[in-house]
Amino acid sequence: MTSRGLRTAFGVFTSVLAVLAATLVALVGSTGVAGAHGSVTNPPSRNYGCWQRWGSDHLNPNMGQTDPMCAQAWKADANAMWNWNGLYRNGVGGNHQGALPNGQLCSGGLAESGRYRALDAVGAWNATNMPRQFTLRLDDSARHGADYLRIYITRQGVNTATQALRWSDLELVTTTGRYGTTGLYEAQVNAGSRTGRHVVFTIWQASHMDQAYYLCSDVNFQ
Ligand SMILES: [Cu+2]
Repeated sequence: MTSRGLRTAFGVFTSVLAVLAATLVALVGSTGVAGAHGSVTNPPSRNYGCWQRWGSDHLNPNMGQTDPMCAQAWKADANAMWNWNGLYRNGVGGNHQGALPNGQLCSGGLAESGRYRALDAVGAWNATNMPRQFTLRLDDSARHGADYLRIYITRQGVNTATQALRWSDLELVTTTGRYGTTGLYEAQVNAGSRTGRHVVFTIWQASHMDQAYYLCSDVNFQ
């Protein structure tokens, strides 16, 4: 074979490889990883809610009007939205406040490295109407189990639509014990006399390894 022939053959070979790699990424992006971890599904976390509402329709031009915070999140990183259940940190050692700077609570402190930073964006995220006493639900398709759930809610008077979320905005309302690896963890939450827009912030400490999930759910207490 001439050197030109060799180059052409090599070129075809690398294009085939590139197509294979792209297919693999697409497969993993849309299905594989989506079965791997978990999130708070009621009230839906920002990441779960944006995927649930728009995952099958994320190019819909109406999203910017009807759900602008999800629209900016999809625009910032569609892959993060497909991986709605992958918002976790490994090896935090229980020092959640040390790992998550103020203003980066909803991205799990990963704002610097990028992937979920759009979840920290300040604005009127779509809020789920909730009674003040409710059952929080976390779906763990990976069946990691839970050492505990810690559930915080913003103090009355904190406007989460206009200011970045800080630890001092939050009050711890529920701490649970361990859950076995059933894949569904529920906790009773009492929001007291809160009214209007709030953020429910959940820490899920998984049991299979030191892996902690940080989940912001926007709610409207009635
Ligand atoms: Cu996991």
